[in-house]
Amino acid sequence: MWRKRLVMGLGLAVLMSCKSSTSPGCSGTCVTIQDFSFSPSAVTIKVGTTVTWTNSGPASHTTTSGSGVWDSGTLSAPSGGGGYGGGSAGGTFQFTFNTPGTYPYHCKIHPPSIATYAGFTGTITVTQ
Ligand SMILES: [Cu+2]
Repeated sequence: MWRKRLVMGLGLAVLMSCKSSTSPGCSGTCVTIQDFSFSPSAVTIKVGTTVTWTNSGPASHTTTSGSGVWDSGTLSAPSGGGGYGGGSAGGTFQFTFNTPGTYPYHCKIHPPSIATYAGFTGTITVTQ
Protein backbone atom coordinates (compact mmCIF):
# COMPACT_ATOMS: atom_id res chain seq x y z
CA MET A 1 0.00 0.00 0.00
CA TRP A 2 2.78 2.45 0.88
CA ARG A 3 4.22 1.96 -2.59
CA LYS A 4 0.99 3.07 -4.28
CA ARG A 5 0.81 6.17 -2.10
CA LEU A 6 4.39 7.06 -3.05
CA VAL A 7 3.58 6.84 -6.77
CA MET A 8 0.54 9.06 -6.35
CA GLY A 9 2.63 11.57 -4.43
CA LEU A 10 5.19 11.70 -7.20
CA GLY A 11 2.48 12.17 -9.81
CA LEU A 12 1.07 15.11 -7.89
CA ALA A 13 4.52 16.67 -7.56
CA VAL A 14 5.01 16.43 -11.34
CA LEU A 15 1.60 18.01 -11.98
CA MET A 16 2.38 20.88 -9.63
CA SER A 17 5.81 21.54 -11.13
CA CYS A 18 4.26 21.67 -14.64
CA LYS A 19 1.70 24.19 -13.52
CA SER A 20 4.25 26.51 -11.95
CA SER A 21 6.46 26.43 -15.05
CA THR A 22 3.80 27.76 -17.44
CA SER A 23 2.70 30.89 -15.59
CA PRO A 24 4.00 33.36 -14.66
CA GLY A 25 7.33 31.74 -15.50
CA CYS A 26 7.74 30.21 -18.93
CA SER A 27 9.52 27.11 -20.14
CA GLY A 28 10.62 26.52 -23.71
CA THR A 29 10.81 29.41 -26.15
CA CYS A 30 9.53 32.54 -24.46
CA VAL A 31 9.14 36.14 -25.60
CA THR A 32 8.37 38.90 -23.11
CA ILE A 33 6.29 41.84 -24.28
CA GLN A 34 7.14 45.15 -22.67
CA ASP A 35 6.36 48.81 -23.33
CA PHE A 36 7.45 48.92 -26.13
CA SER A 37 9.56 45.97 -27.15
CA PHE A 38 9.53 42.25 -27.72
CA SER A 39 12.34 40.53 -25.84
CA PRO A 40 14.16 38.90 -27.46
CA SER A 41 12.97 40.58 -30.66
CA ALA A 42 14.56 37.99 -32.96
CA VAL A 43 14.09 34.30 -32.21
CA THR A 44 15.25 31.33 -34.27
CA ILE A 45 13.55 28.00 -33.64
CA LYS A 46 13.20 24.52 -35.16
CA VAL A 47 10.01 23.50 -36.91
CA GLY A 48 7.41 22.23 -34.43
CA THR A 49 8.50 24.57 -31.65
CA THR A 50 5.91 26.41 -29.57
CA VAL A 51 6.58 30.04 -28.72
CA THR A 52 4.97 31.61 -25.65
CA TRP A 53 4.50 35.37 -25.47
CA THR A 54 3.84 36.95 -22.08
CA ASN A 55 2.82 40.54 -21.54
CA SER A 56 4.76 42.06 -18.67
CA GLY A 57 4.38 45.71 -19.66
CA PRO A 58 1.93 48.10 -17.96
CA ALA A 59 -0.19 48.39 -21.12
CA SER A 60 -2.23 45.81 -23.03
CA HIS A 61 -0.53 44.39 -26.10
CA THR A 62 -0.95 41.80 -28.84
CA THR A 63 1.35 39.58 -30.83
CA THR A 64 0.09 39.77 -34.38
CA SER A 65 1.67 38.15 -37.40
CA GLY A 66 2.46 40.56 -40.24
CA SER A 67 1.10 38.01 -42.72
CA GLY A 68 -1.99 36.89 -40.82
CA VAL A 69 -0.53 33.60 -39.53
CA TRP A 70 -1.55 34.28 -35.92
CA ASP A 71 -3.17 36.97 -33.81
CA SER A 72 -3.24 36.74 -30.03
CA GLY A 73 -5.96 39.31 -29.51
CA THR A 74 -5.51 41.62 -26.52
CA LEU A 75 -3.14 40.33 -23.85
CA SER A 76 -3.88 42.10 -20.60
CA ALA A 77 -1.16 43.72 -18.53
CA PRO A 78 -0.23 42.11 -15.22
CA SER A 79 -2.01 43.68 -12.25
CA GLY A 80 -0.83 44.41 -8.72
CA GLY A 81 2.79 43.46 -9.32
CA GLY A 82 1.94 40.41 -11.40
CA GLY A 83 1.86 36.77 -10.36
CA TYR A 84 4.65 37.29 -7.83
CA GLY A 85 3.06 40.31 -6.19
CA GLY A 86 -0.35 38.88 -5.38
CA GLY A 87 -1.97 40.28 -8.52
CA SER A 88 -2.64 38.46 -11.76
CA ALA A 89 0.02 37.56 -14.29
CA GLY A 90 0.00 39.23 -17.69
CA GLY A 91 -1.79 37.63 -20.60
CA THR A 92 -0.02 34.88 -22.51
CA PHE A 93 -0.35 33.45 -26.02
CA GLN A 94 1.14 30.32 -27.53
CA PHE A 95 1.67 29.42 -31.17
CA THR A 96 3.35 26.36 -32.68
CA PHE A 97 5.34 26.93 -35.86
CA ASN A 98 5.04 23.96 -38.22
CA THR A 99 6.27 25.61 -41.43
CA PRO A 100 9.82 26.89 -41.99
CA GLY A 101 10.05 30.57 -42.81
CA THR A 102 10.53 34.05 -41.44
CA TYR A 103 7.60 35.52 -39.55
CA PRO A 104 7.62 39.22 -38.70
CA TYR A 105 5.09 40.38 -36.12
CA HIS A 106 4.01 43.44 -34.17
CA CYS A 107 1.48 44.72 -31.67
CA LYS A 108 -1.86 45.64 -33.22
CA ILE A 109 -2.60 48.22 -30.49
CA HIS A 110 0.78 49.95 -31.00
CA PRO A 111 1.52 49.38 -34.71
CA PRO A 112 4.96 50.14 -36.17
CA SER A 113 3.26 52.39 -38.75
CA ILE A 114 3.10 54.96 -35.93
CA ALA A 115 6.59 56.50 -35.61
CA THR A 116 6.66 56.14 -31.81
CA TYR A 117 6.34 52.36 -32.11
CA ALA A 118 8.52 51.90 -35.20
CA GLY A 119 10.92 49.62 -33.33
CA PHE A 120 8.18 47.63 -31.62
CA THR A 121 8.43 44.58 -33.87
CA GLY A 122 9.72 41.04 -33.66
CA THR A 123 10.70 38.20 -35.94
CA ILE A 124 10.40 34.45 -35.56
CA THR A 125 12.67 32.47 -37.87
CA VAL A 126 11.68 28.82 -38.25
CA THR A 127 14.27 26.39 -39.59
CA GLN A 128 14.05 22.68 -40.53
CU1 LIG B 1 1.13 47.11 -27.69
